[in-house]
Amino acid sequence: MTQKKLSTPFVGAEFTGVDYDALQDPALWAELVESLHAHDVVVVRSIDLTPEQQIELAKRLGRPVPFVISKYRHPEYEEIMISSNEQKDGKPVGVARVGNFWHQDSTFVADPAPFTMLYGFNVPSTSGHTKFASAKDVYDRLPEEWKARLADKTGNHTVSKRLRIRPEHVGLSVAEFRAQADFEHPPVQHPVILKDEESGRPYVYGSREYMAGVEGFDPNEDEAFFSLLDELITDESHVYTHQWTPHDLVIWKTRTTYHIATEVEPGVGRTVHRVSIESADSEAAPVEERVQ
Ligand SMILES: O=C(O)CCC(=O)C(=O)O
Ligand SMILES: [Fe+2]
Repeated sequence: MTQKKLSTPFVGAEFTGVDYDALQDPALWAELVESLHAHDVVVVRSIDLTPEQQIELAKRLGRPVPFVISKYRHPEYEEIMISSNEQKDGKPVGVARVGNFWHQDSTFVADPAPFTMLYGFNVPSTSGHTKFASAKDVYDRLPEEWKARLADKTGNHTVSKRLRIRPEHVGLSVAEFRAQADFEHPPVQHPVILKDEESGRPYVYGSREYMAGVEGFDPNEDEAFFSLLDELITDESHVYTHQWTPHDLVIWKTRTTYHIATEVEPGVGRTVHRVSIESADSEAAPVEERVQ
């Protein structure tokens, strides 16, 4: 029997007793989508899905974007990116260490894909949890003085703090690496406070790791802003910690959800199948760093 409960009063809703056939019921699917907009993260516990079925569910929300580095795509399904610390024949089967810091997905691009979907293909329950916090709830908890101060501000977003050094960068100086990063991934701007269209609630958009700072703030003001955000985002009494069980399906709204993948204990494998879902009418091309 299908049951729904809130994961916390602030973020997350969880469905149990749902299989793929049950999701053919339009009323149940509508309830799931409604929950996604109201609670930002939806968990469907232990649902057996083939890759085709996962992709079919993703297509109901928009357009799955194939991951740009083909070696980390699922060998048969380009829409699925494999996020994994496991190896096969001595080679990584997917991208390791995805999202191991608090962030909203891909804020450093102009038009980030609105949904992310993860399927727990091979997941431990004892570590490698995913923590979530609502950016709407973070806004609600901002001191009034900060709400006023941030109301008309613009955030400068960049991936440069988190860009990965790849083999082709060997020999570059740090300055050259940074210059190349800025050229390949020009900084983008977004308002610091946005309104979620579906719920009508304001939310904070941006975080320390994907922002250079707030336009017009000096370094001390930026640090005060980032420290306040860190404190609000990581407040355990408002965080939902998803302890994975095999074959969980987790979907979140990228703009209104902060999240972090926590460490996996040594020697333990963890593989999730990730689909990034753009708006059906979006024309943006996939880029590698959309991974997190
Ligand atoms: O693997 C996880 O728990 C989440 C990683 C992440 O940030 C993402 O997939 O966007
Ligand atoms: Fe992420």
